[in-house]
Amino acid sequence: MLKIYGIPRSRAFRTLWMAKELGLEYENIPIDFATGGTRAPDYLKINPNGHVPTIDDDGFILWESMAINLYLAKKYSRGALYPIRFEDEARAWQWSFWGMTEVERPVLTALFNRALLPEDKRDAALADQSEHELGRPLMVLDNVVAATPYLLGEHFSVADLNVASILSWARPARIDFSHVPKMADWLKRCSERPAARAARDLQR
Ligand SMILES: N[C@@H](CCC(=O)N[C@@H](CS)C(=O)NCC(=O)O)C(=O)O
Repeated sequence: MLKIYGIPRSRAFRTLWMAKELGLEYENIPIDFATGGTRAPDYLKINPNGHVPTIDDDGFILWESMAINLYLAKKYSRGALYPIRFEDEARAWQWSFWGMTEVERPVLTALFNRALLPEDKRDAALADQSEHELGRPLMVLDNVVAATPYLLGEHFSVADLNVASILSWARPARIDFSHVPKMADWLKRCSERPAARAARDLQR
């Protein structure tokens, strides 16, 4: 059975959401960074980076959340969550790399400095600067989903899941969406999918 390493309140959420979209049976091994689980010698054998998520799919070990989701979608949902056309596949990669390089750091910085860090450790100016940095990527998304309901066109795909899961931190980071209403609608459509809700329920 597929094993997914990482507590649901980590980037493993992205993979748990994907597993639920795919209806896969899986076992979640709740490796927790807060209690040193990501540095345990046995865990470092499967992911020497000491990060979560990692999967073990019948002995095939893979880490990096975006790569894991692209792999699972391609293996279990080609023609549905994973596109068939080469160009659409490339666009799924484009959005996944883009999410990691253009969106993840600023949204996480805002989240830490507005919500997660103890109040005396928060840097309000850094959070505001991060929100400012997100302005352009959010506009890029807004323009795309103004033209089609999902990033690759008419249907929800791994591209939407990967980007929306990164942006799931935006609300708790209090990022203002008022200038990107189409993007906000798209994020809501993605986040309200039953599989996304089910993955979020695991975080409680
Ligand atoms: N680029 C990696 C980042 C993974 C990552 O940094 N995960 C965090 C949890 S959300 C982690 O494992 N931190 C624990 C640590 O660094 O000890 C991915 O997307 O999978």
